[in-house]
Amino acid sequence: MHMTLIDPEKQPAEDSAGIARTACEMGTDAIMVGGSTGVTQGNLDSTVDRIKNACRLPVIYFPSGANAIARKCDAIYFMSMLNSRNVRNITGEHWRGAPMIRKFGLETISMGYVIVEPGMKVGEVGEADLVDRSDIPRAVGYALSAEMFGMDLFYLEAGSGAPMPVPPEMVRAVRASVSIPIVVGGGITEVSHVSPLVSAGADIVVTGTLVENGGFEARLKGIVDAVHRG
Ligand code: 1GP
Repeated sequence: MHMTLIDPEKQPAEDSAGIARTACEMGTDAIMVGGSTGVTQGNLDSTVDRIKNACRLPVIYFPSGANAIARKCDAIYFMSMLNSRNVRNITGEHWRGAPMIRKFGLETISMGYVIVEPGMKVGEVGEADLVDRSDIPRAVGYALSAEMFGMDLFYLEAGSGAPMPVPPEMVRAVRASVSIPIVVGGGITEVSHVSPLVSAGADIVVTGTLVENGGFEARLKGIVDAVHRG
């Protein structure tokens, strides 16, 4: 699957809706909404509202904390940054947010989230103890931990805007070790990035930065088609 990440802080809600509509036309499978900084209940709610009116794809909230919960999304990633140095990102925002999530009746998708170098903004604000690009055993250990914790998904994140995606050989080793679906994101901007990641075993490919400037249609279509070809 291909998912398009839309950051509510990066553009007005109406523009986010336009991006979602176009991404839907280009064949993306779901919309993720979230960002590392600047997400407020206000910009989140208006963005999700507009996106839901603009396209029929599932919209999943990709949270950065309990300060804002997108109650109108179809689901929320209940995600733990397994390699954060700050317990707030592992379980702290969670005990704060869980009662609200339950009250809203939101579907949760549990996810182990691991930041691989360079990590970019999310690595910084998440106080991640970054996984070296060459430290495959550590990535595998986190993936096994996620599976043993009973998590639904495992996400290898290079950071939004990373100069290159996570190494395909890391994805391959994780694939060989766990059976839960693997999500990869961060730095995927070219069709040529996709096939090595998908053939290594990535189940879900996320792109975000790509759609932040106009004129992304052809490139996004190329990436979505490459994901679907496998
Ligand atoms: C960030 O993995 C996503 O969480 C998307 O990264 O913005 O680099 O596509 P990009």
